Amino acid sequence: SIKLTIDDQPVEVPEGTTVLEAAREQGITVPALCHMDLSGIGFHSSNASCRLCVVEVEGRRNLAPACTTLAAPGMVVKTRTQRVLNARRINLELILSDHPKDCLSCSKAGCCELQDLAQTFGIREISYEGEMSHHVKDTSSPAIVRDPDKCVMCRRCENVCREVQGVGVLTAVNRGFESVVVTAFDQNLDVTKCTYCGQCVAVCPTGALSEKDETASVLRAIADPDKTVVVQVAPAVRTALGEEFGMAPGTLVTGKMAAALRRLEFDYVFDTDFAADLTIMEEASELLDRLTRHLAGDTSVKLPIVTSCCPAWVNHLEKRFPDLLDYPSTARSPMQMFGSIAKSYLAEKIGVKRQDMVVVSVMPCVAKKAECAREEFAVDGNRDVDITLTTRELASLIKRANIDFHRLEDDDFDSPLGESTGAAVIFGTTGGVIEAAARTAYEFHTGETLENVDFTALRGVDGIRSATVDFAGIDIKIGIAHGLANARVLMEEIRKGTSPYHAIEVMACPGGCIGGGGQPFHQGDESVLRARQQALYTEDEAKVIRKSHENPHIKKLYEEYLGKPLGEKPHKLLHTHYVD
Ligand code: HC1
Ligand code: SF4
Repeated sequence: SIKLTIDDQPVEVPEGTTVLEAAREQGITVPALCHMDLSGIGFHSSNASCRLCVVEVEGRRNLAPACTTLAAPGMVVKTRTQRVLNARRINLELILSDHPKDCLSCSKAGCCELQDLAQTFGIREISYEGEMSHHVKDTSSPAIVRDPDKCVMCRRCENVCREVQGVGVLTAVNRGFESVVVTAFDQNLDVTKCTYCGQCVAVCPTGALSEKDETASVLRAIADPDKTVVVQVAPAVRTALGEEFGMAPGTLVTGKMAAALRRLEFDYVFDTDFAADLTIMEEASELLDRLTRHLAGDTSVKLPIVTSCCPAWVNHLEKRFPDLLDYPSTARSPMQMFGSIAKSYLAEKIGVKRQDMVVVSVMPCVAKKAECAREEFAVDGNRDVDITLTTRELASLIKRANIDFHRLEDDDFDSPLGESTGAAVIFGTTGGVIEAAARTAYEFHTGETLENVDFTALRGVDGIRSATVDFAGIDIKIGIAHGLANARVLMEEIRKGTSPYHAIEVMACPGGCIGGGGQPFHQGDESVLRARQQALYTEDEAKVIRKSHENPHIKKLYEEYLGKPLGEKPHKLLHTHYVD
């Protein structure tokens, strides 16, 4: 270990620790924009470009960036001398001098790290007024808005896109005043290989990257007396929405969320979890169908089956693995299954024409905005899911309606598309979809009752995990990846014919949907993701029914309407195909 002194305090840290990490471990605040450390999920960004973390190191003439300076034996560091504070202030003012001043109406207002720093530094006027750089705003995609004028060149987006996602759509160009992060040839995002995962949005400290705001369309639908507006909420929203109202990460707000949606005057408040149970019925059946045929010697069967409920993952598959499109499950995502069932089964039940029903979904995700716009998820141009909001957009609607979230009494979802099992709620975390599928596939295959439903070997946060599940004598090998760069590793194995797995779960975002691009900003705090994950397992444990196929409303839906899993009606309403 290494012993040094920071602000007169003796500090001992392991070799390889940066001065920034050493200081923060001591509770010493060192500001930084370009630095973000989520090493637990494979992300580390430090470019020493913002120069807000500079410190004095005894014996060195120049100030040193704490984020890239390694702690050394006997080092004497000062983090709050006048010289340090002045230098940081000048650096911040230089960033601000080329930054738009529309803070009042900026999408990031209230959660902007740059705005926070300006407050912390006590900036009241900006000394360096002058020319401003100007770039065109990119609103081409259905999911993400890029406003390069607000880019502060921290390059976190570039790093997350390249390192965690292995996509590499964003890159820094030019030098000095002209420098900015853009797409290759500054093309619009919708013609690049962007997956709309939104991880760049999740790490952007300013309003340079944000989701496409669709709150106005939702308010218009609610205000229209001719429309029946149905809302569904994704599993991972309930574990993060509370953060927008100052609650601790991982606070489950399922009941308050349902109450808030009712106050917002949605006509029906339903749960995507219901449709997650439905997805499992189809996907587990598909897994067993492929497995049985494989065991019977059918060499045309594609194994492993790969989950396909994550829309950024599907986008990535179609763009980067066009030769492997026979592997993903053909089951639509829960969100889309919900839309399809709402506009057929439910519409019939409540006597509303599909054209008069508006299905809104609330998702932890920005890619879902693009998913619901795909042509194949519409009937005669009428979408199954009309509008998708992020968790953050829902929070904004609740705030705008002056709803006191803390004082809301817990409410229930409506029936029947609001009833769900523990298996459905864990969809929101990495490993959860395949655990839910295993619970059902086990019982379908063996005909026996699964006593212990907790497949703990499938849980965790490592980027790539694997486990073997015993299906009464048959070893089912399962692979899990979150983060698209990790997914690539498992897909390359399939390509080479060396994949050892029968089934693979992929989620594009680190942590799964709990870490989605539409969630409240975690600002680089990894413990936020862990708390959200734990909360979903807690909700699963608290449920009386924890296997999707035991959901009585799902059983009834098959009896009354769908027939058998993988049958003709499910094929039409619940399955899809992939195109490159
Ligand atoms: Fe997800 Fe899914 S789990 S994709 O991560 O399969 O977004 O939460 O809604 O559709 O259920 C997201 C979450 C979500 C779908 C489900
Ligand atoms: Fe890269 Fe994802 Fe951002 Fe697209 S949405 S630029 S893939 S990080």
